Amino acid sequence: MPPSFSKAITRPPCEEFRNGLTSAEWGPPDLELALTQHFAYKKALFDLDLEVHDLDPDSDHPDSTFVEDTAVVTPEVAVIMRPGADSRLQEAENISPVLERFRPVERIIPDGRIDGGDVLQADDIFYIGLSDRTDVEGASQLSSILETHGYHCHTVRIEGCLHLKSAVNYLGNDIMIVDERYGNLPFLDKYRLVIVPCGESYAANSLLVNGIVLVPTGFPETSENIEKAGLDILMLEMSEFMKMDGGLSCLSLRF
Ligand code: CIR
Repeated sequence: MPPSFSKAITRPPCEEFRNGLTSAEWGPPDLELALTQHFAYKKALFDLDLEVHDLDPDSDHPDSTFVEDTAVVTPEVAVIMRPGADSRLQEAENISPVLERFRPVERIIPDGRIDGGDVLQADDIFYIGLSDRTDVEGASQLSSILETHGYHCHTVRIEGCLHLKSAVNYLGNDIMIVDERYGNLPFLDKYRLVIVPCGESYAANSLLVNGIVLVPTGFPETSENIEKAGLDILMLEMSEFMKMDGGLSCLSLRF
Protein backbone atom coordinates (compact mmCIF):
# COMPACT_ATOMS: atom_id res chain seq x y z
CA MET A 1 0.00 0.00 0.00
CA PRO A 2 1.29 3.50 -0.77
CA PRO A 3 1.91 5.51 2.38
CA SER A 4 -0.79 7.87 3.45
CA PHE A 5 0.57 11.10 4.87
CA SER A 6 -1.19 13.47 7.23
CA LYS A 7 1.55 16.03 7.86
CA ALA A 8 4.33 17.83 6.05
CA ILE A 9 7.14 20.08 7.19
CA THR A 10 8.35 22.70 4.74
CA ARG A 11 10.62 25.75 4.87
CA PRO A 12 10.49 28.55 2.30
CA PRO A 13 13.64 29.46 0.38
CA CYS A 14 15.57 32.21 2.17
CA GLU A 15 17.22 35.46 1.02
CA GLU A 16 20.50 33.57 0.57
CA PHE A 17 18.91 30.81 -1.54
CA ARG A 18 21.00 31.62 -4.60
CA ASN A 19 24.19 30.98 -2.57
CA GLY A 20 23.33 27.35 -1.91
CA LEU A 21 25.15 24.33 -3.33
CA THR A 22 24.50 23.47 -6.94
CA SER A 23 26.00 21.67 -9.90
CA ALA A 24 23.36 23.01 -12.33
CA GLU A 25 24.24 25.55 -14.95
CA TRP A 26 20.95 27.36 -15.37
CA GLY A 27 22.01 30.50 -13.56
CA PRO A 28 20.89 31.85 -10.19
CA PRO A 29 17.31 31.29 -9.03
CA ASP A 30 14.79 34.14 -8.83
CA LEU A 31 13.75 34.27 -5.17
CA GLU A 32 10.30 35.79 -5.79
CA LEU A 33 9.49 33.10 -8.33
CA ALA A 34 10.90 30.40 -6.03
CA LEU A 35 8.61 31.66 -3.25
CA THR A 36 5.63 31.53 -5.62
CA GLN A 37 6.51 27.97 -6.63
CA HIS A 38 7.03 27.01 -2.99
CA PHE A 39 3.60 28.40 -2.13
CA ALA A 40 2.01 26.33 -4.92
CA TYR A 41 3.82 23.24 -3.60
CA LYS A 42 2.46 23.80 -0.09
CA LYS A 43 -1.02 24.39 -1.47
CA ALA A 44 -0.82 21.09 -3.37
CA LEU A 45 0.08 19.25 -0.15
CA PHE A 46 -2.71 21.05 1.71
CA ASP A 47 -5.19 20.10 -1.02
CA LEU A 48 -4.04 16.48 -0.66
CA ASP A 49 -5.13 16.62 3.00
CA LEU A 50 -1.75 17.20 4.62
CA GLU A 51 -1.41 19.55 7.56
CA VAL A 52 1.50 21.71 6.40
CA HIS A 53 3.89 23.02 9.07
CA ASP A 54 5.77 25.78 7.31
CA LEU A 55 8.90 26.85 9.22
CA ASP A 56 10.56 30.26 9.09
CA PRO A 57 13.07 30.87 6.30
CA ASP A 58 16.63 30.38 7.57
CA SER A 59 19.07 32.76 5.90
CA ASP A 60 22.03 31.28 7.77
CA HIS A 61 21.57 28.15 5.66
CA PRO A 62 21.04 28.76 1.94
CA ASP A 63 19.95 25.16 1.25
CA SER A 64 17.53 24.99 4.17
CA THR A 65 14.43 24.86 1.97
CA PHE A 66 15.47 21.28 1.07
CA VAL A 67 14.20 19.91 4.39
CA GLU A 68 14.00 16.32 3.16
CA ASP A 69 17.73 15.95 3.64
CA THR A 70 17.56 16.66 7.37
CA ALA A 71 15.54 13.66 8.62
CA VAL A 72 13.81 10.37 7.89
CA VAL A 73 10.41 10.01 9.50
CA THR A 74 8.38 6.82 9.91
CA PRO A 75 5.25 6.26 12.00
CA GLU A 76 7.52 5.08 14.84
CA VAL A 77 10.51 7.39 14.83
CA ALA A 78 12.16 10.49 13.40
CA VAL A 79 15.85 10.01 12.63
CA ILE A 80 17.91 13.20 12.38
CA MET A 81 20.43 12.94 9.54
CA ARG A 82 24.05 14.15 9.41
CA PRO A 83 24.11 15.72 5.94
CA GLY A 84 27.12 15.05 3.77
CA ALA A 85 27.78 18.73 3.04
CA ASP A 86 29.36 20.56 6.00
CA SER A 87 27.35 23.70 5.19
CA ARG A 88 24.15 21.71 5.84
CA LEU A 89 25.01 19.96 9.13
CA GLN A 90 23.30 22.56 11.31
CA GLU A 91 20.08 22.32 9.27
CA ALA A 92 19.58 18.83 10.68
CA GLU A 93 20.10 20.02 14.26
CA ASN A 94 17.59 22.79 13.66
CA ILE A 95 14.85 20.38 12.53
CA SER A 96 15.21 18.21 15.63
CA PRO A 97 13.02 20.29 18.02
CA VAL A 98 10.32 20.48 15.36
CA LEU A 99 10.19 16.70 14.94
CA GLU A 100 10.25 16.12 18.70
CA ARG A 101 6.67 17.45 18.69
CA PHE A 102 5.59 14.51 16.54
CA ARG A 103 7.88 11.51 17.08
CA PRO A 104 10.52 10.02 19.38
CA VAL A 105 13.77 11.32 17.90
CA GLU A 106 16.94 9.37 17.20
CA ARG A 107 20.01 10.70 15.42
CA ILE A 108 22.91 9.74 13.20
CA ILE A 109 26.12 10.41 15.14
CA PRO A 110 29.67 11.25 14.00
CA ASP A 111 31.31 10.10 11.82
CA GLY A 112 28.28 8.97 9.84
CA ARG A 113 27.11 11.12 6.95
CA ILE A 114 23.74 10.75 5.29
CA ASP A 115 21.21 12.93 3.43
CA GLY A 116 17.50 12.18 3.48
CA GLY A 117 17.56 12.46 -0.32
CA ASP A 118 19.40 9.15 -0.39
CA VAL A 119 16.73 7.33 1.58
CA LEU A 120 14.06 5.71 -0.57
CA GLN A 121 11.19 3.97 1.17
CA ALA A 122 9.13 1.35 -0.62
CA ASP A 123 6.58 -0.02 1.84
CA ASP A 124 8.61 -1.74 4.59
CA ILE A 125 11.90 -1.61 2.67
CA PHE A 126 14.39 1.24 2.75
CA TYR A 127 16.94 1.55 -0.06
CA ILE A 128 19.80 3.77 1.04
CA GLY A 129 21.98 5.36 -1.62
CA LEU A 130 25.73 5.42 -1.06
CA SER A 131 26.56 8.69 -2.81
CA ASP A 132 28.85 11.69 -2.53
CA ARG A 133 26.68 12.75 0.44
CA THR A 134 25.97 9.42 2.16
CA ASP A 135 28.64 7.03 3.43
CA VAL A 136 28.61 3.44 4.66
CA GLU A 137 28.70 4.52 8.32
CA GLY A 138 25.69 6.82 7.94
CA ALA A 139 23.76 4.16 6.04
CA SER A 140 24.62 1.51 8.59
CA GLN A 141 23.52 3.66 11.54
CA LEU A 142 20.21 4.44 9.85
CA SER A 143 19.68 0.76 8.97
CA SER A 144 20.23 -0.29 12.60
CA ILE A 145 17.66 2.20 13.82
CA LEU A 146 15.06 1.31 11.18
CA GLU A 147 15.58 -2.44 11.58
CA THR A 148 14.66 -2.20 15.27
CA HIS A 149 11.28 -0.95 14.03
CA GLY A 150 10.81 -3.90 11.66
CA TYR A 151 11.99 -2.36 8.38
CA HIS A 152 14.37 -4.01 5.92
CA CYS A 153 17.30 -1.93 4.68
CA HIS A 154 19.56 -2.29 1.67
CA THR A 155 22.33 -0.04 0.39
CA VAL A 156 22.59 0.94 -3.28
CA ARG A 157 25.74 2.52 -4.70
CA ILE A 158 24.79 5.48 -6.87
CA GLU A 159 27.02 7.64 -9.04
CA GLY A 160 26.46 10.46 -11.49
CA CYS A 161 23.63 12.14 -9.63
CA LEU A 162 23.24 13.94 -6.31
CA HIS A 163 21.08 11.44 -4.43
CA LEU A 164 19.44 8.04 -4.96
CA LYS A 165 16.08 9.83 -5.18
CA SER A 166 17.43 12.08 -7.93
CA ALA A 167 17.22 8.91 -10.06
CA VAL A 168 14.57 6.61 -8.55
CA ASN A 169 11.34 7.11 -6.61
CA TYR A 170 8.60 4.82 -5.40
CA LEU A 171 5.09 5.36 -6.78
CA GLY A 172 3.38 2.69 -4.65
CA ASN A 173 1.88 -0.65 -5.76
CA ASP A 174 5.34 -2.02 -6.62
CA ILE A 175 6.00 0.69 -9.21
CA MET A 176 9.28 2.60 -9.33
CA ILE A 177 9.88 5.64 -11.50
CA VAL A 178 13.46 5.62 -12.74
CA ASP A 179 15.77 7.69 -14.90
CA GLU A 180 16.48 5.32 -17.79
CA ARG A 181 20.22 5.59 -17.17
CA TYR A 182 19.66 3.82 -13.84
CA GLY A 183 17.10 1.25 -15.02
CA ASN A 184 19.55 -1.62 -14.53
CA LEU A 185 20.09 -1.14 -10.81
CA PRO A 186 19.63 -4.71 -9.52
CA PHE A 187 17.16 -3.85 -6.76
CA LEU A 188 14.68 -2.66 -9.40
CA ASP A 189 14.15 -6.23 -10.64
CA LYS A 190 11.21 -6.79 -8.31
CA TYR A 191 9.33 -3.65 -9.41
CA ARG A 192 7.36 -2.47 -12.42
CA LEU A 193 9.17 0.51 -13.89
CA VAL A 194 7.99 3.85 -15.19
CA ILE A 195 10.85 5.05 -17.37
CA VAL A 196 12.07 8.64 -17.44
CA PRO A 197 13.80 9.27 -20.78
CA CYS A 198 17.30 10.73 -20.75
CA GLY A 199 16.42 14.34 -21.62
CA GLU A 200 13.87 14.39 -18.79
CA SER A 201 16.07 13.11 -15.93
CA TYR A 202 14.94 15.80 -13.51
CA ALA A 203 11.40 14.32 -13.55
CA ALA A 204 12.66 11.07 -11.99
CA ASN A 205 12.16 12.98 -8.76
CA SER A 206 8.37 12.79 -9.01
CA LEU A 207 6.58 12.33 -5.74
CA LEU A 208 3.62 10.20 -4.69
CA VAL A 209 1.45 11.93 -2.10
CA ASN A 210 -1.81 10.37 -0.99
CA GLY A 211 -2.56 8.72 -4.31
CA ILE A 212 -1.48 11.57 -6.62
CA VAL A 213 1.92 11.84 -8.30
CA LEU A 214 3.39 15.34 -8.19
CA VAL A 215 5.43 15.85 -11.38
CA PRO A 216 7.55 18.85 -12.34
CA THR A 217 6.10 20.82 -15.26
CA GLY A 218 7.84 20.49 -18.62
CA PHE A 219 8.54 16.76 -18.88
CA PRO A 220 5.81 15.48 -21.21
CA GLU A 221 7.08 11.95 -21.89
CA THR A 222 7.48 11.25 -18.19
CA SER A 223 4.02 12.61 -17.41
CA GLU A 224 2.57 10.40 -20.12
CA ASN A 225 4.45 7.34 -18.87
CA ILE A 226 3.16 7.89 -15.33
CA GLU A 227 -0.41 8.23 -16.58
CA LYS A 228 -0.01 5.11 -18.72
CA ALA A 229 0.88 3.25 -15.51
CA GLY A 230 -2.59 4.20 -14.28
CA LEU A 231 -1.60 7.00 -11.91
CA ASP A 232 -3.07 10.48 -11.60
CA ILE A 233 -0.67 13.39 -11.77
CA LEU A 234 -0.48 16.98 -10.65
CA MET A 235 2.10 19.22 -12.30
CA LEU A 236 4.05 21.82 -10.38
CA GLU A 237 6.47 24.47 -11.63
CA MET A 238 9.91 23.74 -10.17
CA SER A 239 12.28 25.77 -12.37
CA GLU A 240 13.87 27.77 -9.53
CA PHE A 241 14.52 24.72 -7.35
CA MET A 242 15.93 22.80 -10.31
CA LYS A 243 18.58 25.52 -10.59
CA MET A 244 19.72 24.54 -7.09
CA ASP A 245 19.65 20.75 -7.68
CA GLY A 246 16.46 20.33 -5.67
CA GLY A 247 13.40 18.33 -6.70
CA LEU A 248 9.86 17.79 -5.49
CA SER A 249 10.72 15.33 -2.74
CA CYS A 250 13.43 17.62 -1.29
CA LEU A 251 10.98 20.38 -0.40
CA SER A 252 9.19 18.54 2.39
CA LEU A 253 9.27 15.95 5.11
CA ARG A 254 6.06 13.94 4.83
CA PHE A 255 4.66 11.65 7.48
C1 CIR B 1 22.26 20.49 -2.05
O1 CIR B 1 23.13 20.40 -2.92
O2 CIR B 1 22.37 19.97 -0.95
C2 CIR B 1 21.02 21.30 -2.38
N1 CIR B 1 21.36 22.41 -3.20
C3 CIR B 1 19.99 20.45 -3.05
C4 CIR B 1 19.48 19.35 -2.17
C5 CIR B 1 18.43 18.54 -2.85
N2 CIR B 1 17.88 17.60 -1.94
C6 CIR B 1 17.39 16.43 -2.28
O3 CIR B 1 17.51 16.01 -3.43
N3 CIR B 1 16.82 15.69 -1.34
